[in-house]
Amino acid sequence: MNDTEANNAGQTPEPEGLSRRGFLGTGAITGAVLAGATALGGTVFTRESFAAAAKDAKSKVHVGPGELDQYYGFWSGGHQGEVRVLGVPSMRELMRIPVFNVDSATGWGLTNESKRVLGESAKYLNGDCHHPHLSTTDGRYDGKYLFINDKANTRVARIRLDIMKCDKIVTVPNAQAIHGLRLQKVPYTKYVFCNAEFIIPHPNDGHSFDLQDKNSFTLFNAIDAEKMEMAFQVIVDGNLDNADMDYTGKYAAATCYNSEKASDLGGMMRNERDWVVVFNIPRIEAAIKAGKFINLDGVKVPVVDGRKGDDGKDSEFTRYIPVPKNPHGCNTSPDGKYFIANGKLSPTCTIIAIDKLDDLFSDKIKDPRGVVVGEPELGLGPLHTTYDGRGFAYTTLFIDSQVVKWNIAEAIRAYGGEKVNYIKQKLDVHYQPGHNHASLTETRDADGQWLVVLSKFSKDRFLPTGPLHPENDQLIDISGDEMKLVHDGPTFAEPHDCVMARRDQIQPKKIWERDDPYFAETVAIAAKDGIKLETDNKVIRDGKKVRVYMTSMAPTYGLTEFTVKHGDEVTVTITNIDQIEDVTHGFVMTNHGVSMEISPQQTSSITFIADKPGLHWYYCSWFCHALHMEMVGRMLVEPA
Ligand code: K7E
Ligand code: CUA
Ligand code: CA
Repeated sequence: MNDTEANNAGQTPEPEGLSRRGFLGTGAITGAVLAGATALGGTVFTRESFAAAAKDAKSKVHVGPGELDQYYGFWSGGHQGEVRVLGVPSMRELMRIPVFNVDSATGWGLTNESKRVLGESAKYLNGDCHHPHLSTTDGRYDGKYLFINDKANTRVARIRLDIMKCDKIVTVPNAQAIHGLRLQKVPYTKYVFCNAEFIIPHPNDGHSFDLQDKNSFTLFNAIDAEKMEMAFQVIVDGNLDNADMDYTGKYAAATCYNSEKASDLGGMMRNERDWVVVFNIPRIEAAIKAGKFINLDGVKVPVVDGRKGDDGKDSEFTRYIPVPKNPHGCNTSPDGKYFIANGKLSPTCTIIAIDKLDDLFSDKIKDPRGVVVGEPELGLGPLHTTYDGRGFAYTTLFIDSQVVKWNIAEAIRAYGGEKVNYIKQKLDVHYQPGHNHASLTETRDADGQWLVVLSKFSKDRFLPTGPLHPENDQLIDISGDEMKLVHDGPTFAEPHDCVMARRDQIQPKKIWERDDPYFAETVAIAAKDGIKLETDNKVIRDGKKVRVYMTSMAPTYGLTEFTVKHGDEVTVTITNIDQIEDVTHGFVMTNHGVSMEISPQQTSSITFIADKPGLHWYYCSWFCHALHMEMVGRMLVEPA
């Protein structure tokens, strides 16, 4: 009997005295979460004792005036909807990239350029992003794109890293709630893989509400990363949570916590084991190429069925590997050897050997548990695992409020029956950690320098800000043998995950190129009006539509006055002809809900109704010049 089987049998193994508790029941998790970390035994630390212990941390994270951070960090903004760019190790916020939210400063969600990106989904003003991931070539960051999910409105967005703007958004059809998202690593990011979390009836037209029905399921999705169009979908058993991809380009894996297809909490915790589902990408591609696919609910996306047959036989596309219990995170080790699934309701992680998957798919290995090579017991509530590239794994323990550092090779030997203490250190974090992320951990370049732990609760760590508390993203130095906490980073709701890249791996532009596709459609519209955007300042009337073209150069607009009629639909297109880095202008039409950014050499446009006769001032909102206050103009609206 191994540890997990012992656990499942209700016995609590205590290897090396490190195990705190055994298997976790329903009551235990609910109670433990409510009670918080410090009530769970062990030493009770105070905020003050941590402050004293970390007093020499300052020198590690201090990035002095004029110095630059070593790493770019990209943080998801959670249900706030944006992506945030941080410098690591200073943890200073460098920039925000609006994506699924509406942003007053840049005009995201207001400008025509952003509305084109948002497309149909512009009607949604909210989003919930969890998983930011950077594109790779041969398993290394290539600095091209960042992709991120929207759980709230079932979308995936792409950010161009050269301009740090979102340039594409796809709504995944036939699905509800895109959660786990990972990218193909090798040979390059051809696909964005993303999990639709919730099981729904198909078609979801009210004909049935029965989740146990054969036509109730969810989908694993592949998006063409370059075109940002759906590539294919795979029907699965159970639901889908998190995902990752291997370093051969062949296998993707995803966790499922609701193998029960239940609709309620008790039901979702019924099975002692759920599973990791592994997808054979070449087989799926081959089937689609051969025309062996269906279309679902009238949508023109190829769909293959990855469910087990009624006879219990596996499909050619998938294998279901049982793992305990309601697993959450799914993380590939940077040496490409393992998928590690995090047990959540089990104190274990399950190590799946990727090099055994060929044999599993060829049915040489018959029992899918035959690809499991380790199942270390780590502590309560393992959610996510990250890696330092030196053979150690770092797993967040939500309920224990700890990060545990453990040795993968030793955990595998322990599973084989050897007496070996694979746990190296447990570090208290504050409090209840979700994701953690080590620098470059999702690439071959995992460098084991920094670990960010995204804690869901901050409680007493910061000056109080009312009942709503910030989250606490803690920075931990993992360059030595011991993890050392060096920084507390308050964040607004709620970064689920982050990624870090070396600063030389990201090469953003400092001013726009005039032929950037981001505003190409606006340029094309101007060309039809015979306008040369860099020089012309003109008003074009087209029935009730009025297009106003102007330049901006600190501290003036090309037009300081234009006249329209009451009720006209007005489009203002501004081209910032400043060539100087950092001289961004804005355009705000007072009392019209109109605001946008125009950075050097950028063209931006915004459309609104001139719904009030009279004189209306517009002004520059970005402080650009000593005479910035004077950078104004007037829209004169004549009665119709
Ligand atoms: Cu919050 Cu990756 Cu959406 Cu875990 S997920 S914590
Ligand atoms: Cu232009 Cu302020
Ligand atoms: Ca379950």
